[in-house]
Amino acid sequence: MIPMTYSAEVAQARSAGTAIVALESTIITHGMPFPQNVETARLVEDDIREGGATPATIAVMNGQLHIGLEPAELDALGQAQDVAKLSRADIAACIAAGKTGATTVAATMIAAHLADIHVFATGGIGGVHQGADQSFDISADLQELAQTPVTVVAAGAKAILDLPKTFEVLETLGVPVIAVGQDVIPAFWSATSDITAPLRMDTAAQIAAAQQMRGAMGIKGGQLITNPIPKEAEIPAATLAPIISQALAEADAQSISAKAVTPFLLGRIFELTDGQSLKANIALVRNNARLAAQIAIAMAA
Ligand code: PSU
Ligand code: MN
Repeated sequence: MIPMTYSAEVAQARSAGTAIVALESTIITHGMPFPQNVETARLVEDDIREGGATPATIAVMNGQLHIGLEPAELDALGQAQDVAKLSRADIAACIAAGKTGATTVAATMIAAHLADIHVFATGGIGGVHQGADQSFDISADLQELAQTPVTVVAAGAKAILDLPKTFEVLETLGVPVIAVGQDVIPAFWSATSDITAPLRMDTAAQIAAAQQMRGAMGIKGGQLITNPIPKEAEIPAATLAPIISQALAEADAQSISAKAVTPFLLGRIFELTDGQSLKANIALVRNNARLAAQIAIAMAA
């Protein structure tokens, strides 16, 4: 038996059969500073409600797999110290040991699928890190997209990564990468990149139909929806390039490795941009939540 706890609103949406959108919790505990992390999590949940769907923020708390957090639980998680960052490799061990952990994209997809939720919104997925030829650091998020049938709405992969290699790996793994409303893949804080999108779709209904067809055909895995940050909120890639390089050089000099790499880089880029990167991150997550609500509604119809 999996110890799963549904929030009141998620339980209600499940019995009514209405649209639900999963949200991850690593972005809260490891991706943004307090108190903006909790404020953003609330805004994102509200965006989904305003879009006509129900938010289900996923986390492991004291050995319970929470599908939807009550407001006080969200507050507690947002301020908790030393929370584990859970992926496919360690989510089961965390639950079995009665501990607390935040779910990455990979772990959130696993939990969403267990709860029969088909759509999930986040900021940016993990991917192939710069220097992966030496470090072999490739996020488990990519493998998860290849095997778990959840549509993930993100602003692409985080721009701290080696984006061309990340999208090559996704192609190899058979993951559909769909750009929304444009022909190139967005680059997280920037709306565009020079990488041509393998697929383009312009409506939530097309995205929902594509996932449902994969399911009907018995093709396993999810879809990555790359939704560009709104133009007025973006930081141009040229502005960010030297900042990302500096953060990467510092991570290297300090021998930051494994699960610490992404939180370190996001934290340094926040400092080096005087908080502008966080503003953009908040804008893109909210934009993704709004689209995810539309997709979930199209799938529930
Ligand atoms: N999106 C954000 N900020 C984040 C993340 C996503 O805007 O911090 C998290 C997700 O949980 C994703 C993780 O799975 O970063 C990637 O971590 P890694 O590179 O260690 O696989
Ligand atoms: Mn990694």
